[in-house]
Amino acid sequence: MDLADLKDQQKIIQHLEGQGLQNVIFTNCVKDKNIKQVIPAVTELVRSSYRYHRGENVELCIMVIGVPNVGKSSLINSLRRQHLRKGKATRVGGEPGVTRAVMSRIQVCERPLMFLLDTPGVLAPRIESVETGLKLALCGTVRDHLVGEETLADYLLYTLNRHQLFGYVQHYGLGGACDDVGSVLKHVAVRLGKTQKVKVLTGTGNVNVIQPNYTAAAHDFLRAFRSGLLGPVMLDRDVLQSAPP
Ligand SMILES: Nc1nc2c(ncn2[C@@H]2O[C@H](COP(=O)(O)OP(=O)(O)OP(=O)(O)O)[C@@H](O)[C@H]2O)c(=O)[nH]1
Ligand SMILES: [Mg+2]
Repeated sequence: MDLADLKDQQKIIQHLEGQGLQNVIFTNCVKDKNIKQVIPAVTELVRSSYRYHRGENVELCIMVIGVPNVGKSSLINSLRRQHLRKGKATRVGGEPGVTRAVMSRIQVCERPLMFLLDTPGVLAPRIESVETGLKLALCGTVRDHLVGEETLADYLLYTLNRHQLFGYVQHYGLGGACDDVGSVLKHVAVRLGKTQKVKVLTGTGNVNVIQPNYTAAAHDFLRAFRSGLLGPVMLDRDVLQSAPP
């Protein structure tokens, strides 16, 4: 909830409900916000479902699933901090594929006695469109080099401009909004001192020239976006707008 632009929170909930997803809770697993709502809601769902009414079973064991890098392990750690005052039980990281296998169950609450199973993130084998793929990549669900950091930076700049989110202009001290990713990355590289010496072969001899390191600039641009430094963004705003009222 801290990285997403939640101006249209109600629309997001409606859209998810339309897809059969209910009981949505917006959380921040880094700052432990809204985390305490999770266990009561889950417990109530299990208790009210007659499928799980097996008298002898008093403990709950639930699997946490989702796309890579979405914060599954962070949620488990946050629940343990909040309910048991216990430290990290499962490794987190800013890249996809941090959790590699279904590990042993992790206790997150005493009353009710609840255990969670952390799982590796999985993506659908087929992504419906290139744009959906780019959005997922922007959220770090696949390794950046598979798409290319500059390609991702280009899509990020396009999205920010389309949504009129100009936090990047201020963050990098640009003169104004710009839709040319080359110019933006050049400015970022120069500002951050990310330049490199490149040998240019000319007819009269080799010359060393200093060039902006576009990849390093793209890397910083993506990192800034993912840590919220460019402001909250709702990548799926177009999906909400095209949805029927
Ligand atoms: N800002 C913010 N960052 C978060 C939040 N939850 C998780 N993160 C960050 O997102 C990154 C991924 O978190 P993980 O918990 O490792 O994600 P995961 O879903 O377990 O990832 P895999 O095991 O690779 O599938 C880490 O850098 C976390 O610090 C959140 O609520 N807010
Ligand atoms: Mg994980």
